[in-house]
Amino acid sequence: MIKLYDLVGKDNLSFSPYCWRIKYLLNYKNIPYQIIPTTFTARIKNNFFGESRLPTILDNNEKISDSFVIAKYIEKKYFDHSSILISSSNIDSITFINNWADTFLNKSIVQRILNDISFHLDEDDRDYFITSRTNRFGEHPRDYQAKNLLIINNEFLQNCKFLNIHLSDRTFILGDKISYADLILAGSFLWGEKVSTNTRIDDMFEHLLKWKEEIKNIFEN
Ligand SMILES: N[C@@H](CCC(=O)N[C@@H](CS)C(=O)NCC(=O)O)C(=O)O
Repeated sequence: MIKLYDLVGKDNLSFSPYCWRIKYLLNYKNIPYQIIPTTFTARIKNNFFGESRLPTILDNNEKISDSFVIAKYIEKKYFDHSSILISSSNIDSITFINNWADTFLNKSIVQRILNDISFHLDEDDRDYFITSRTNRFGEHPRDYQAKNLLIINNEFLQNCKFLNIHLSDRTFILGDKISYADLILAGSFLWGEKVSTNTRIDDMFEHLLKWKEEIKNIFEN
């Protein structure tokens, strides 16, 4: 069975956007898997990971990391006509969405939740997180988040606006069929929701909210 190393915080809270993309994908395809909850510091201490981040999967001794690489591997290895999420006809669009989400959407989310993440981590992980993110963002997560929350027309709002326009005449990101592009974005929004209230989608973005409801129904039924 596939082993999925999933980033967790306190009380096994699973919040990583990249790990959620893979859990959504495996669930959609009804592929059984075992979750191995992994904290930030457990990943660093375990030589198995090396440079690999989370999610990492182990499938018959094959170790694979990076969510998009994992998604393409699973689509190919566990191909099933009834649950295609990545195909030769949509791979370029999905690659574009993956790059857009990682560059713009996730940045606009992290601006609003960076410090909130730290409250969901055990002590060791919190120390590691605060230090590593202070280095990465050039200031303490508390200051970084507080500064960004003051911006009225912030990047998160602009990204919601963009997605709302895009979804005004289609059900899913790439048209009338669900694809891995939807799982990428759903993973990002879930990341925010798991740790904070600062990435709630405003009621004015009705098409985006309708899309989110559609995704929720697919995965909760
Ligand atoms: N491009 C990678 C990004 C993976 C990534 O950055 N994962 C984070 C967790 S959300 C991680 O493992 N961070 C480890 C750390 O910060 O030490 C993907 O799509 O999987």
